[in-house]
Parts: sequence; structure tokens; C-alpha cells
Amino acid sequence: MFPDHFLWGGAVAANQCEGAYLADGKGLSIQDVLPHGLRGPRTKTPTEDNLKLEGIDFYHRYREDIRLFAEMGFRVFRTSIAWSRIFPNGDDAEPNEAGLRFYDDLFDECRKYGIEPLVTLSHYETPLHLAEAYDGWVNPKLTEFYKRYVTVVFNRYKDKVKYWLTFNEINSILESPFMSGGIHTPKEKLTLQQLYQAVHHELVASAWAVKIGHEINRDFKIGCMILSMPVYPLTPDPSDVLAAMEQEHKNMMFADVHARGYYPGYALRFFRENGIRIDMSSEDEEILKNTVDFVSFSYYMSVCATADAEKNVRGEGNLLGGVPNPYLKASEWGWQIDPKGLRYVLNQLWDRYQKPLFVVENGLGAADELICGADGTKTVNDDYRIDYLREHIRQMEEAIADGVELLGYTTWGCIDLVSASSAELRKRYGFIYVDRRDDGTGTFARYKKKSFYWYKRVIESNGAETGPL
Ligand code: BGP
Repeated sequence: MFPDHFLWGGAVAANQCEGAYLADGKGLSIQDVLPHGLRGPRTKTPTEDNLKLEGIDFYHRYREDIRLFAEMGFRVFRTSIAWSRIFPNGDDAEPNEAGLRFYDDLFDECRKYGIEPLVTLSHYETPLHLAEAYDGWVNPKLTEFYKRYVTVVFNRYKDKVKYWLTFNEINSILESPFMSGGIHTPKEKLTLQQLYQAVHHELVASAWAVKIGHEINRDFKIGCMILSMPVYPLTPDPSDVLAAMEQEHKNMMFADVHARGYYPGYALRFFRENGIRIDMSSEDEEILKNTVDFVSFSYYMSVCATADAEKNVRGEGNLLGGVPNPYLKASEWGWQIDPKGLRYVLNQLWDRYQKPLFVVENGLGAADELICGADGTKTVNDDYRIDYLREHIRQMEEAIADGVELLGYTTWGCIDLVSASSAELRKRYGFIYVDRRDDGTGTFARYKKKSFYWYKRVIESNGAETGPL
């Protein structure tokens, strides 16, 4: 059974849906020069083939979209603030009033329907200037710019937003230093020393956000956000078990520091053995003690690990990858589907921290087909999406029965949007279909998919009715 106040809803990120990439004084973000996501080279300036420049035109259509979310009964809506709408270059002295006003209106619109905004402060959209002039999070100055930015938005929205996330999938910087950390230095040239120093700067900045936020409003709930991908041993061979543990440590370190306030011993060992000397002041150590109120994470899939070099092949996956699991099927994009892994990871994080958890991303990317329904209206019969979500919701319920404290669930891409990894629109996650295609055609019209009505019923029944429609 789900608790009475369970926060059901959906999630998006500014850069994947807003479009309007230069409207009202917005500066460029790193996404404006990533037309192919992680699959292609970045460009010097924005190019027409970058679907994110227009997104799904959420910037102009958010009222209609929030009304549809309200119709489904959303209690929470996760989105991000595009940092470059507030500080167009990132290092500006004063914020951009027009950008601040946009989010005022957006959050007011949510509140009008009793929808609680859940706001990511930095979701793969570092201002481009911070990447080009400072090399992103490698540079400690980013901490100062981030502090200035979060102070402005915490003050501005202190009566409108209660739930905050500091950095989206903070651990993904290990795989995608440019998209995740705004690091301009090409990955192959980046040393481990630079990479982990950047990680440290982000962890300290995140702890600063917790401290600053609580000073501005004691009722704020501020969480970290981790890309979670449980790692199973490929076989019961103890060497595989340890390989899985070590791979998992790489990601767990981020949650450990956020939830406990210090680096775990296994991380210090990794630094020692790899010649990494983190430049860490005593002030940093103090600041890290500002631990998060809750731990949030994305969950799409699990992977395996092995110590056997021959079997150590990397499958497709959400930014981080791993050895495919022979027991699981995969989505059209090769992401292996593992609902039970969600119960597993919820228990794992709860046992480790005893802090409330929040599933802030989960969903199925699929190439939906828009058809004409019985009554003549256009729709999508996305039973595959309904099945995917149902199985994950059931496993969350199991975890709650296990004693896990779970605050809520926001499915990823509750309205179709541009994919982060491949920058395509063909990979759809939404309950709402958006008429926009990869070739840049389409009217941006919105259509309710079958899953729209299904999720409405799930929320109405507080998770009790998840059966087929
Ligand atoms: C996560 C990101 C999201 C999102 C999602 C789905 O990694 O936080 O921004 O896009 O994955 O990934 P994709 O869009 O690549 O299918």
C-alpha cells in the first residue's frame, strides 16, 4: 500500500522540453551545442539540426501541459531551472529578471492545481560560457557561481517550491564530463586527477546548496540525485561478486558523501591507488557535513559485472553501462528492463542511509505510433509502457512493505521530449504524445496516449489499481 500523501507525478528537464533557447535573455547552455547528444560531436555554435533549440515548445505551452498533468491528478511535477535563463553566462553579477519571471509563472501554474514543483537546480544544462571560459566543474570558481545562482532562486521561489535537487545524476560526470560537468577538456585528455577534483567541487557545491537553502527556508527539502544502476555479479564466482561491489562503489560514493557527509574509505583507497590528491580545504570538509534531507535517483535498468576480461563486454545503457544480464529483456534502445532491481535498489539505499527516498525518473523510451482511435481522436496504444510502469510500481509497493520510506514517484518524460543521450524525439516516454519529429516537422499538438488514462486511474486509486485498462 502506498502512503496517503505519496507524491505521484512526472518529470522533465528544461533543456529537453522548453525550447526558446534564446528567449527573454537566455544565454547558451552546453545543450545548445550538442545536436546529437552523446552520439555525435559538439558544435561551435547552435545548429538547426539541434531539436533542443525548440524542444516541444514547453516555454510557450506549459499552461496547456500543466493542465493535462493536473487532469491525470499529478501531485508533483519535476522540472529543472535552466541556469542560463537566470545567469545567461553563468558568471554574471546580476540575474536576468525575465528568466526569473518565467519560473514564477510556471510554479504558480503548478500551485494553481495543487501540484508541488520538484526542482532540479542543474540538469545537464551548465551555461556554455562556464564550460568554455572555465572548463566547467574542474574549476573551483564554478562553486561560487553555483552558490550565487542557488541563492537567487532559493530566495525568489522560497514560498513556491519546497522540494529541490542539487545536480541531476551527479555521478554521470564520470562517463560524460561535458554533458554532466560542463568540462570542455575532451574526455580522452582529462586526467583522473582533474575528473575527481571536478567531482569534489560539485559535491561541495551541492552541500553548500543544502546549507544555503535551509538558511533561506527551514522547511525546504533538499535532495541529491543519483543515476542508480544496480550491479549484479555475472556469476556467483567471488571474483565477480567483488567486481560488482567495486563497480557499484564508483556510483555509491556520490550518495555516500551526500547522505553521510564524508568520503567513504573505499573512495580514499581508490584516490590513493590512482595517484589522485583531492585539493580539499578544512572548510570543504565542514561544508560536506550538510547532508541531504532525502536521496533521489533515476532508475531504468541494472547491469552485471565480471572479473573475467573475456566476458567483460559493455551493453547499451543509460550513460553508464555494464555487462548485459542473460535473464533480462531489453527495450528498443537496448536498455535492459528489470523491475525487481527497483525494489533491490530501494532497499539497498534505505538500509544504507535510513533517509527518505524519491524515485524521480523511471520509464520506457519507445517509438510510439500515433493512430486514430475509435472516436476519431488521435492516440497511441502504448500497452508496453503501461506494462513497464505497472511492474515498477508493484516493486515500489514491495519495497514500501519492506519498510522503505518512499516520498514519491515521478515517471521520466511524462510528456514526450528530446532524449538526453541521443537527442532524438523518436524515443518517446510520455503519457502525452507531441506531434514533433526528428526531421524537425510537426505541429507541436498534444495527444493523450492510452497510458494517460491508465496513470490517471493509478493516481486516483493511490496505486491500488494498476491493471490493464
Ligand atoms: C537520464 C536523464 C534524463 C533523461 C533520461 C532518459 O539519464 O537524467 O535527462 O533523458 O535519462 O534518457 P534518454 O533521454 O537518453 O532516453
